[in-house]
Amino acid sequence: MSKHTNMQRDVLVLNLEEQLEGIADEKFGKTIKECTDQETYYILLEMSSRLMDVAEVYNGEKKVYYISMEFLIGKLLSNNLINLRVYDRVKAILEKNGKDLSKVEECEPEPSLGNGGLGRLAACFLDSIATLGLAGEGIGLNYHFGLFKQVFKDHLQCAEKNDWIEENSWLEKTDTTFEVAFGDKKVVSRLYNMNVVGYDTGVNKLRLFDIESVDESLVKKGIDFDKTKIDKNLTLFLYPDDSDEAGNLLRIYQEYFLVSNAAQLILREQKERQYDLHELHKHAVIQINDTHPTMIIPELIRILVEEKAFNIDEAINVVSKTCAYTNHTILAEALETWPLKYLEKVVPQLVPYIKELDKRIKAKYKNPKVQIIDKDKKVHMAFIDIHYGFSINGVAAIHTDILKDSELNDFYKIYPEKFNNKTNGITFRRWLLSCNHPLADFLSETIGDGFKKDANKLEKLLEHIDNPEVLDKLEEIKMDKKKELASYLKDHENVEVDPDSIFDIQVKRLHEYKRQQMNALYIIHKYLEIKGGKKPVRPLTFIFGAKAAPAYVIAKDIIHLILVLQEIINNDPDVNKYMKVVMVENYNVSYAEKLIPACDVSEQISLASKEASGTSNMKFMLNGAVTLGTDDGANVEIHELVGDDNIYIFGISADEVIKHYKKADYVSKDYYKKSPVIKEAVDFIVSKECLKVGHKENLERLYNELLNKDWFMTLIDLESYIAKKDEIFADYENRDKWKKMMLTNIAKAGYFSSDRTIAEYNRDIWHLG
Ligand code: CRA
Repeated sequence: MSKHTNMQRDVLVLNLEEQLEGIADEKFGKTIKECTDQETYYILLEMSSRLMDVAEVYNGEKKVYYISMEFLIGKLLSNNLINLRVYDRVKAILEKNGKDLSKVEECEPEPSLGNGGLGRLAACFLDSIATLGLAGEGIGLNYHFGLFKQVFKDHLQCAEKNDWIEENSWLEKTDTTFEVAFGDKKVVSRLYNMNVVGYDTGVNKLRLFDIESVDESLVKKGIDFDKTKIDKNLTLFLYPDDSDEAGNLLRIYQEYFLVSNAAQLILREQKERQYDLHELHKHAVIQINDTHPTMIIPELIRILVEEKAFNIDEAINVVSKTCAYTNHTILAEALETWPLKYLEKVVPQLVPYIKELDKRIKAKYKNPKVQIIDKDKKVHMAFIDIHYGFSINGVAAIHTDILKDSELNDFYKIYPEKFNNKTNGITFRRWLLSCNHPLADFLSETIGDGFKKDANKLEKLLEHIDNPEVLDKLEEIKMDKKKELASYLKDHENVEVDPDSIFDIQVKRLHEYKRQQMNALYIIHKYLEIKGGKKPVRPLTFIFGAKAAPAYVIAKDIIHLILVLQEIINNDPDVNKYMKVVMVENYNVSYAEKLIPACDVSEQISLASKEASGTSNMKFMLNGAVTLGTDDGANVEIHELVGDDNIYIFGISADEVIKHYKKADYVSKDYYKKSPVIKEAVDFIVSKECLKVGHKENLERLYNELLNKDWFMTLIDLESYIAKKDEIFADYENRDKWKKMMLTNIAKAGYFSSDRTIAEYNRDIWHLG
């Protein structure tokens, strides 16, 4: 930090109380004591922006642009105060004035600019980029209604718009506008900035583009709107329903809008700094977050050729040296392939360039599997990134291996040097310091403050593994967090849970590969056991949080089943003393911050090979939960770090799964027929009890899916899942063993700091000064 800004900051921080009173007076003509929580929130917003205004802005010779459709940033107040290093002072000042900072935090609306892991990862990365003092910014879109707000009606998920933008917010309207052309249709964009504060360092920007002409009144009921009015609907929603052609086209419009703005912003900056565009790669590196921003490649090439007098070879060359691609999934449905005719409709100006890129590949390689435009005239977006970017990374070791050895093996053979792994990480500022103050404070007392800047220092906790005081304190902190959550669930979900029960939590997007349905089948199994007289030693609380994509029918049926089970079980007096089920409504980042610190058992039960990394597994571990999981994604690395004794692994291996898919020999009905336990649990879905509460159509569809398809092999692992889960619950009673597992998991979580991940991106891909 420069001396100048440092001094200005010192003055502000020294007089923090006076500053806050000053703002209260200016804005509301009141003292802080007289202000409402809402007003106090606005005062803190203003205070934070003053502090951010005097923080250092990173401006190296080279900058990373992290382009992403999603930035799931969560609420910002608490995090920004922590990173600005004023959290404790502000808390104390508010307390003195009769205010509770956590109540003030509740007043902030949560932006819903992301969907799941990929978007949250982008937010963690921005925090780490700033914290490491690197010049970098995020570029995304400012969706007015975000993803959607989930509400439950009649045990079904309904989607509503999530109205999060307020007059006063962290968004700063700028003067920057660009023209974006879709063929001969034009719209005008507007740039909004959000500051991204590093921990005890400087400030970067998140750039969010919007259009001026957007019309919120287009959304009448739920989340439906006229998908054809691009100038009015472009930035209404993230991932609008794409089950029809208009929905697909809208996604392409959004993606092009994102990259066209990004390209104009980047090139304007190069010009301002008088850099030679032939050396673009020396001053800019563009990280393409999954395939959504892939069109940045042909778009930059197009601009260089048409507006900057490059010849096509020069343009391709420099753009290829500037762009790097991260792959986040091997699920075929997520690897975008757009019909060429859609691109011709939306972005005709790009099509000749995409064809040119394709032509060059066809001339060089005969293998049909590596062609950008396939025989059905579909454009494989990932293949553009792979051929015309300089780096391809997976997001956990096993995921990168699967890319190299199977999914992208044909490309790996051509470009082995481009492939690399960057195991995901999470920012400990949000997922420990902010969401679990008691644990963070206790760790500071026990092992010192060093872990806040160097997460590996958490390992020091291992020195205390035989210290009963430390172990008891960890248990006490967990219990307090469970009590807090229990009271929140009572208020918000109207469900009473026993803090003394085991909290078993699965929170993540709803997808069949993540196998929430397997967890539900275990719950049925337990329910039937209890009905049959076999009581668990200790009550069990099963918590879910998940949104299903509105067009994903089976995912919504799984939510329906869980809500039906919740109704049956929680109201059955024979059973509800021993178990409870809660599916929380509208799971989001703020909810995660309440659930994760209170968790005992972290459910990470994806079908091996399918979860590229997972990141909630890391958050749970850091907060002292023990993982019950398959050897998949980052679970594999957690397993390696904590060893066999501190994790519960079950299920068939990724290799076996891949073999089953190759041979197409998995028949779910065989497992159903062979095992009475499986049969009993699956049949319960369409039992009298369920049909009384739920809907026949949804329950039968799910039942048939499991019996006749079960693409993600729920039944193959169900018996070993039941056995492992019973084992982990039994081990919970061995309190000494359990507390040691908690401690080990926390101590070994340091590797999963996104500071480590970002340092690796920088070392291997970005090379920022
Ligand atoms: N759904 C993966 O499935 C991974 C995150 C972040 C995902 C997760 O396993 O942790 O990305 N993939 O790398 C994805 O969004 C489009 O693909 C995810 O969030």
